[in-house]
Amino acid sequence: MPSPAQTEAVPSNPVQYARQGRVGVITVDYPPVNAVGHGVRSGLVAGLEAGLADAEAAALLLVCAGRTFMAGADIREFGKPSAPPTLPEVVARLDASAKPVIAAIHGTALGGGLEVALACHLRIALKSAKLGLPEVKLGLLPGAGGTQRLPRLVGAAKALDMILSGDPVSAEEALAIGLVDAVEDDVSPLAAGLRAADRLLAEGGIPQPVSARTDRIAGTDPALFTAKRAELAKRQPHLFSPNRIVDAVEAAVTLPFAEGTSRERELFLACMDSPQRAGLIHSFFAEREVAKVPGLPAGTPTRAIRKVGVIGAGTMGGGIAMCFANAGIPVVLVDSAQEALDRGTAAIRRNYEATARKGRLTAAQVEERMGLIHPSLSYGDLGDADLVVEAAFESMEVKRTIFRTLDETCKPGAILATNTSTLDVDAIAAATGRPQDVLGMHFFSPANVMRLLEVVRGARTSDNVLATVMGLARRIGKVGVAVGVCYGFVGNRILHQRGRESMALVEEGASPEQVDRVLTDFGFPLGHFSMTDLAGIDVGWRIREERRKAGDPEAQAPNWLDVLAERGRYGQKTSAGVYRYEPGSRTPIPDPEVAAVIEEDRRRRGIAPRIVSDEEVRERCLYVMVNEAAKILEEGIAARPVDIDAIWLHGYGFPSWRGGLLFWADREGLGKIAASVQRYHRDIGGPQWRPSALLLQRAADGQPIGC
Ligand code: T1G
Repeated sequence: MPSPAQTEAVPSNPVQYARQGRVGVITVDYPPVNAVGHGVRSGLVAGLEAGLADAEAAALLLVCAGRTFMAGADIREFGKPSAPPTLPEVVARLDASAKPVIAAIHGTALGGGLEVALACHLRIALKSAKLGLPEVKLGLLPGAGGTQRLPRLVGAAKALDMILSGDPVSAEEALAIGLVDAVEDDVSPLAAGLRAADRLLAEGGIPQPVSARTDRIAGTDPALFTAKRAELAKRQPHLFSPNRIVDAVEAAVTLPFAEGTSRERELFLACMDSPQRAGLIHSFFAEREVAKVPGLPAGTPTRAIRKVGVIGAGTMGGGIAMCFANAGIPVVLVDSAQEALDRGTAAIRRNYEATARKGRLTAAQVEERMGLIHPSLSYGDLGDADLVVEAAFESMEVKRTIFRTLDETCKPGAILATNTSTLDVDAIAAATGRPQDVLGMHFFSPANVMRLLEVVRGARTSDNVLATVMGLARRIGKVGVAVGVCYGFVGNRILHQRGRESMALVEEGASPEQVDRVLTDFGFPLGHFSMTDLAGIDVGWRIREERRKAGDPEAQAPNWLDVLAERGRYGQKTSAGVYRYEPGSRTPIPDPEVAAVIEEDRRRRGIAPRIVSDEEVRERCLYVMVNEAAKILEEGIAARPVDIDAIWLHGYGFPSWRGGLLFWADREGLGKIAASVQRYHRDIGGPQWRPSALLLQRAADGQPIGC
């Protein structure tokens, strides 16, 4: 789904040729990321032909303009007929060039872009460059020789690690493993490339094409592939392309180059035809599409965020503070008790030190980030904050009191945000004299890890406050999704319905582990109950107690989860919840004590347990989510289906190879879903099964509900 920025006028010819001295320079200029679309492929062939025909050019140099070397094939072309020349044809011409071709890499050389560089005779990278083959993240594999050339440069084992992870390596690491021939200081890629070309011409001769090299693959142990397949069966049983990657790299070390390339093509096309490719590419674009909020004009002025305050040094507040410190933004972390502050900052330090132990932070970076977080007992320290995020106890009374104080304390124009997960943002805003500066920033636990940020627009939130926070989301590495105000907003409102059905299924006869198995078989990383144990049963229990105390007619009678909470079984944090956990382990173990609590709950409710099929579990858990999502669209709480897809992909682990809740619903079959929703409404009843009018209409019209 190309966005407006991508439909801008395309340069007439995105690839130019010009000679400098004895070097023919081929320059790709196709903003924003020099994606290798048809125009670039044709231009590369034309540029190569011009260089080969140029008698004055003794060597050729391939560089890119803009911020990066080619960042891969143009994903927007996938699923459409590929106009010649194909990328494999382009790299084959480079490989066969009678003149040496040098690639000068800057920015991120990814996918097909790196494959073009692999087909060159020499690769030079600027120090800040990153190089990778991320195709696996799109349900694919490198389809232009990457599975055949990379092993010939770095060996099969390292090639498998790079291609299966899809993660880029730094220029220094690329040099160390043999992926590039030299690393240059961050001058221009042209200057670095010309220097390399001059050196090459001075040495004379032409480096052996990568396709002809065998030293790094000779003697590869076949057990490498067997072991990798066993690892994938355990770690990624659902995914299609990883095993094809192993097959392709194995072909690189067992077949001659030409046959290996043909094998790669077969495997690439199999991945291209897989529904997982469609799902993963939808997920890729969804993450970017949601950053463009309908009705919020592009270029809406935003406010500078130079200093942030966080109210509440608990688990959420600490994680939120880390998000800003990670982005280099100073944070004042405020709590009412020194002991809470000490506990909170100690937890933050523990988190950073754990990351450092994994080699992802240096000790200096830990201190630098800790130095950006200033604990304080006084709201007075928030006077010059540009944004304050409240992460206090989930009580309307507590929040309104805090916002009244913030309104009196913070400077005019400061944005006041609440991290509430369910409460009415408009009611909180009404406690201030600046409702236009108030909105929700709903982080997901653990806030320093989960990428989703629901940006909850209040009725009076101004455009520039919304635009500011949406831009800030990207700056702190979050996927910001704008949503409206309702109980639970979008993500938790849908989760609440899945939870209600999960509980009902267990009351009727299913076991928690059966419900969880059906959901993990579908592709969720955790089942509903193991996720409840991770988040803490006490969190929901306290919210339900609050609603019961407030006399909320919707509040349910205590359930078997509440009984567990009353017994102090909060989940992983107490080594016992719905499941029990061995010390230091997160592996859920069914517990007969819980089965007894459930049986007692059924007796109390007068329910005779029955056999519940896995299919019923799957339908009731997933279809109730689709029905709720359709209602959310009807009510305008989410502006587009892609917003709901992104929320569940990045906040709840919806399997990305299924593309997102509504993308999946269209492929499951809306007619089937609508019929089941109507049947459950008849047989079970309840507001959750009231069929969405939008769902019924789209099913009746044979129209999709997603995008
Ligand atoms: N094709 C088309 N558009 C792309 C694109 C691509 N490969 N990569 C990015 N864009 C668009 C993106 O949608 C956004 O558009 C804009 O560029 C800026 O991107 C044969 C088959 C390069 C690290 O998987 O990882 O090669 O929203 O917001 O944060 O073997 O983009 O502005 O209109 O992400 O600075 C393999 C995917 C393809 C790389 C830059 N390549 N891209 O991140 O900017 S498959 C990839 C990225 C392949 C071959 C196979 C990132 C980035 P808009 P952005 P960014």
